[in-house]
Amino acid sequence: MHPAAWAALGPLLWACGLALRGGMLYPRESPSRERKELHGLWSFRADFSENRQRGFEQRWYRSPLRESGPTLDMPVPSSFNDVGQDRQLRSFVGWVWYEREVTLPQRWTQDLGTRVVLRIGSAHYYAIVWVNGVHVVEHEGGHLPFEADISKLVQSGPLSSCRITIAINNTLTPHTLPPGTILHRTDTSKYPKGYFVQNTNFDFFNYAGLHRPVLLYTTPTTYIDDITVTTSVDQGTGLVDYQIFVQGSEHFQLEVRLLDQEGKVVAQGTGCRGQLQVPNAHLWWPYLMHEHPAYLYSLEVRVTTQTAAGPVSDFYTLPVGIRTVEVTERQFLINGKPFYFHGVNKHEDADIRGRGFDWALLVKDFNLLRWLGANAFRTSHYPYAEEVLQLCDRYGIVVIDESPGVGIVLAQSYGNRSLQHHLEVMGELVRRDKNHPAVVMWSVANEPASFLPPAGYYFKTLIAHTKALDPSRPVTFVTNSNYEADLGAPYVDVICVNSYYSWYHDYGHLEVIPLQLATQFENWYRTYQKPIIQSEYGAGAIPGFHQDPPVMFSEEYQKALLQQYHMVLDEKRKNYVVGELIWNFADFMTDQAPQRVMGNKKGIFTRQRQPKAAAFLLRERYWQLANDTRRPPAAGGAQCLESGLFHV
Ligand code: BDP
Repeated sequence: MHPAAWAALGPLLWACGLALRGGMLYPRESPSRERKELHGLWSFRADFSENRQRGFEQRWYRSPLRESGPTLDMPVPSSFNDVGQDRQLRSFVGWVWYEREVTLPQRWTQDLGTRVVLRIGSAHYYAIVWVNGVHVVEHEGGHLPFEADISKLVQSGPLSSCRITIAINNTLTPHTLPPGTILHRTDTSKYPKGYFVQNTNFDFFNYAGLHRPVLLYTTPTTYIDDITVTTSVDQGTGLVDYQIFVQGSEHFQLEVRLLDQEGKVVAQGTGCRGQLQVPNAHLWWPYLMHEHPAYLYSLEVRVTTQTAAGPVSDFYTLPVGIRTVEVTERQFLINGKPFYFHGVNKHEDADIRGRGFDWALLVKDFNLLRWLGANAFRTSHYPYAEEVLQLCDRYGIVVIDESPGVGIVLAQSYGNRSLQHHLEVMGELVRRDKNHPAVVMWSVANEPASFLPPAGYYFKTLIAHTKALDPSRPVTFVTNSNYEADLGAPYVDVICVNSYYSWYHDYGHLEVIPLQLATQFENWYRTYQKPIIQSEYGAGAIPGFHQDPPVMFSEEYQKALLQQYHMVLDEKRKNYVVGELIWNFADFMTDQAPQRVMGNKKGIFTRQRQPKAAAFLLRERYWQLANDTRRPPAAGGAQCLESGLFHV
């Protein structure tokens, strides 16, 4: 890589070693834990200096940002790209600086028995954090949370406030996830001196900034650091295996209780690991598969230590869904019953806020998913906010949880350095999402160049590592029907394949889809004998464009293309096809390119979440599929399933 590209990255330190330190429990309030959200307006400055290093040279973290130059107001959470009127900021590559002064409750700064933690839900892509000018943590990767224990800093002086500075660099290199390259334009007859652009091999805008909640939370100094729960079922008895990690002391008592939705204790135990047994357990069922989907128990954990001032306890409550997942040669089973994925691929993407987390958008999206009769989605092409997965748990929307391994196409991105980082990201992803019943499968990558020779070793290692991290879930990666050799497919449990017949080739010739799609399925199944998910298919439609007979980009063409796919899917789902996920739930922003009209228009909803004609077609289909593939009523119950619970 050109040395100046490294200059754009600045003092980027590469994480090494695969052992993750500590847990990453979602910060929940409890009798022993408080939260302080830092959303709202932060001070902001992009470092437009030629080498992007001025902020480090002038140590902008040492004093309030306003003292080192002009600042902008920047909302958090949000991407910084689309909130302003500045074209250069929209496409900025390099370091941006965020800062926020926080007033802390007195107890947090004076009670030495309180631990104060700063948690950043997501900072895309590389982040360095200072508190009161002191470096506290760095993190690589834009889609997973990271934390710093800042107790000592905020408890060391008379101050009741602290200043948080976060420098974030959005540069992508062949070794980041997703990868990218910096292209230096050196022809001075065409470009100014030092001109460079970020190049990527994925089809979405590289939004950047503080995308998810930033918050402070407290725990006692002896605290519940991590919980791992796995579940199984033995003849109607739910088995909940738990393992709890405590930090801060070696002498403590640990009690756990499992409560049902009425608040009744159904099982209890003591000690760091054990098994809770729940006779006649309510299982966690996907949406539309059961009359009471998404049943959640609460695992209450309490750890108590003796201190000079008496006993001190830390409490944490984890939602627990009891369910099983298995894969056979032809089926995907949830609670021992065949499950058919009828759902969508999404993006975290919306007007103005870019990839920024937004509750209103989240609730709207879940209302649309339920209206559509979707029972699943894939977190294409990176891990989504934890709040999204919490709603999936509560509504029974099944998730294929994908890493940011998208656009891995350069040979350089298959070296050891990239692999080490990818292994580490899978570690962070599993650590964060392992307890969500909605998550039924890990996806390590989307459309990697899996035909390149090093891809075999890369995916073998990556998939084995992911299975070792979590033996309870199957693993996949998403391939493309155009790839003739797939060196990763032998290692996955489920084949996920994307295809764009009559869109990226055979333009307008919808009639070739049945043959080409059937051939795709037959070839993949013959080669691997594994269940297959049509993990992407779709067509672009510009809302309001109508043409009949259909032509590309009209709403009619999008509908007609889907119908051709559905005919084949209906045939093959009798056999080994276990799911279909439309590309895409909603229109989304991409880089500018002649084949993109203000972004990718393959959404069945617009970017503003209004339905195109295809949404109604898919709605009919999904509700019908729900009826066709639902669980047969259990003996002695579920009568309402028979009486047509599911209707559009
Ligand atoms: C697929 C990619 C997806 C793209 C889609 C498209 O997985 O990210 O957005 O193509 O071109 O191959 O619309």
